[in-house]
Amino acid sequence: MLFTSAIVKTPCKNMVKGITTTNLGQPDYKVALEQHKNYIQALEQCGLKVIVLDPDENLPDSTFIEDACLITPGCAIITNPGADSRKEETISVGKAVKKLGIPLEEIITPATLDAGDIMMVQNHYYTGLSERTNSAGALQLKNILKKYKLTSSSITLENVLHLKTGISYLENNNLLAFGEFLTKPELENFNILKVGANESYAANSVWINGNVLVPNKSPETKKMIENTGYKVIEVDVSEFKKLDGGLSCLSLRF
Ligand code: CIR
Repeated sequence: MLFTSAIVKTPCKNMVKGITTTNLGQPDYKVALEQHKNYIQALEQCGLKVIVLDPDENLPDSTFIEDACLITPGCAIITNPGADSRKEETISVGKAVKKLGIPLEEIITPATLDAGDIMMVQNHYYTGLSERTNSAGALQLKNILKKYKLTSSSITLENVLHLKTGISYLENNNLLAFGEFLTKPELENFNILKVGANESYAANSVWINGNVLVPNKSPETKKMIENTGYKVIEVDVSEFKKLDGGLSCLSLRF
């Protein structure tokens, strides 16, 4: 399947107060804005029309728009983010998606779900059970997907924030993976492209229409992806990495 569009949300100044478990220091807002612009350009280079939502100072993590919504071929599912400070991020995303005329569904409390925990493989959606996504969230998602003839299954996470922190589907059965995901029985039928521990951040790369967006400074991963037959576009998102955000978190692609 090919993507035609993306939605991104400009980072707000308060992003420096975003949730983090890293010890990489505070993001530099100006640099982050510049990196975000370059990220948009990379999406455009892949042929996507990019919708840019305004920043929201009340929601420090809202630039990580991927967590607030899952757009499938049949509907858009507004999530219920697991972190309290992120719950309201769904409002502006919901409005933007509604404007596009896509049928809306939603995940409702006590279910929680961050869409960074969802990985699409054709008509099947893998759900990471994490500190943000609970089993009620996985079940609500499964029932919604069923209505649109889509399926899902769960994978329990051990060490990473979101499922897609550790794996990325690159189409053609190729799965980029590191750490705990190298040995999960649920993933054994994929052709696993192993990301080394020193480049683990690059396990969150993004396939878009035959291109793969890869974080810069990941030479081994870049080479491996190129050797598998993809065109690699390197993107510098160092300021978002400081908040545990990867490349995929910065956009909704559909
Ligand atoms: C958070 O902890 O929620 C944000 N600072 C980072 C979210 C990254 N999103 C993602 O991996 N899908």
